[in-house]
Amino acid sequence: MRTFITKKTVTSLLHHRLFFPLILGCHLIHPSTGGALAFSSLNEMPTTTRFITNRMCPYAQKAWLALELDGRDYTLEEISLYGPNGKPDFFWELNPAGTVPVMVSCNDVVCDSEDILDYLNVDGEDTDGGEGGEEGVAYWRSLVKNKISPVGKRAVFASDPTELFALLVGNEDAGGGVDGKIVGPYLCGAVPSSADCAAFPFFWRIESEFGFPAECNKLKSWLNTCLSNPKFKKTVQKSWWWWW
Ligand SMILES: N[C@@H](CCC(=O)N[C@@H](CS)C(=O)NCC(=O)O)C(=O)O
Repeated sequence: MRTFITKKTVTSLLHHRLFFPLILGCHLIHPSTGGALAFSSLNEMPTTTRFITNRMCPYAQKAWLALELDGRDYTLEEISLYGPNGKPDFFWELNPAGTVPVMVSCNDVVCDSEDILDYLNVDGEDTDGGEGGEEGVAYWRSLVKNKISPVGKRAVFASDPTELFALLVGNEDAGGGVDGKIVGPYLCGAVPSSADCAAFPFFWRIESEFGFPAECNKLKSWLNTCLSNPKFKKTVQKSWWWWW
């Protein structure tokens, strides 16, 4: 039997993770990281994570980055979304909504990029305090979903990044200040987190289209940090889609 994992399920499971390791089908969740336990007995388990994707999709890129950071073995299966033959039957069975990314881990089918980020839970304890840590991760993930995504879309449709650039520069009181929120070298500190996974596909596309405003030194330096990390670099494609 397959278990469909929703954001609510993952949140409530992680809520209890401090008290005991959870057994989900054949999948043990690490008590502190949420990732697979590193016991030698578990290393002998078959590696069953499947990642069904299309490399041009920014949401799939988010999830791909999290899989790379997680470090588990996985198989990547690329499907055509809009070709003449449509999507394969196995894909419709996994995700009736018909969207990528989809991750299958043992009996768990996770069908949304945000849910995959929550499921993999790549945020370690190394994210710094201040703007980093859990609060920082939540800030960036919400910012990308609720602000960068719609404002960026408007900028591309209007061929005018004025509103978008105002969000990136200046200070928060003036409705901007995104650049100033970066802890560095990654968004929330010394190591990459799910914030970087969520933000990279979007900011990379914005930079490719418009460049960053001259004042955004932190954003520029963060993007270069990501691009010099092979796990991020391998997800960058010559041809790509926007997020709508
Ligand atoms: N909320 C979903 C959105 C995923 C999404 O829109 N993916 C697009 C490709 S970028 C897709 O699969 N489109 C196929 C379709 O809608 O038929 C997520 O975050 O995973």
